[in-house]
Amino acid sequence: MNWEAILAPYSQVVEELKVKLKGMRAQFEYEASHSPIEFITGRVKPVQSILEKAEKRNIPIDRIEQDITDIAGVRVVCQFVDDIYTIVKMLQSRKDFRIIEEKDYISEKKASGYRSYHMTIEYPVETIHGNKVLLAEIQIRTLAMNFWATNEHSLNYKYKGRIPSDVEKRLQRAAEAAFKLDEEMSKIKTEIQEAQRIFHRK
Ligand code: 0O2
Repeated sequence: MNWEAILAPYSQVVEELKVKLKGMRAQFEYEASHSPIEFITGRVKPVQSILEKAEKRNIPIDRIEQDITDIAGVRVVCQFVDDIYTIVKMLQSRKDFRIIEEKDYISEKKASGYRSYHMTIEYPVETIHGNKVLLAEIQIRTLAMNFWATNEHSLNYKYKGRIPSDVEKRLQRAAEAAFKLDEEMSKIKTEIQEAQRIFHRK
C-alpha cells in the first residue's frame, strides 16, 4: 500500500481546516472582545496507529478509509465550556462540509473520564484525481479537558492501554478536578474576561 499517496489528501484536509478555523479565530479577535478559540492543532494519524486501530476493531484493510473516521483530525481548544458550544453552533451552520455524526462527551463523559465534543464530517477536497470527499474528526474541548486528555493519552501509550488500577483511580480524580476547574472558571468568566481586556489594552 502506498500510504504516503493515500494520506496526502488527508494532510490537505487538515491544513485546510486549520486555515479555516484560524480564520474564525482572527475574526473573533478583530470583532469581539473575547475569542472562543484559544488554539488549534491538527494531525494526520500515523500509519502505525491507523493499522493498530484497524486490527483492534477488526476493520479490513479495504474499509479503513470509511471506518476509521479520525485519519484527519483537528482540535479546537477553548477557554470556557460555553465557548465549545459557540464553536459547535458555528460549525453546524457552515456550508463547506457536512456533519455526519456528533458525540457530546461533555454532557456524558467516557468511562475513562475523557471529556470533549467530537464531530465527524465529510469534507470535499480537490486532488490531482478530481474531487474526493474524505472523513475528518473535529474535537472541541477546554484547556482543562485538553490537559487531562493529553496526560491520559501519554499514560495509555506508556502502559499499552492497560493502565494500572491505582493510576486509573488517580486519573478519575484528576478528571473530576478538571471538571470542577472548568465549572469554577465558568462562574468567574466575566471577571476573567474583564481582566484580559485590561491586559490587552496595556
Ligand atoms: P490519537 O490520534 O493519538 O489521538 P467511539 O469510541 O468509536 O464511540 P470516538 O470516541 O469518537 O467514538 O472515537 P475513538 O476512535 O474512540 O477516539 C477518537 C479520538 O478521540 C482518539 O484518538 C483520542 O484523540 C480521543 N479520545 C477518545 N477517547 C479518549 C480517551 O478516553 N482518552 C483520551 N486521552 N482520548 C480519547 P486516538 O485513536 O486515541 O488517537
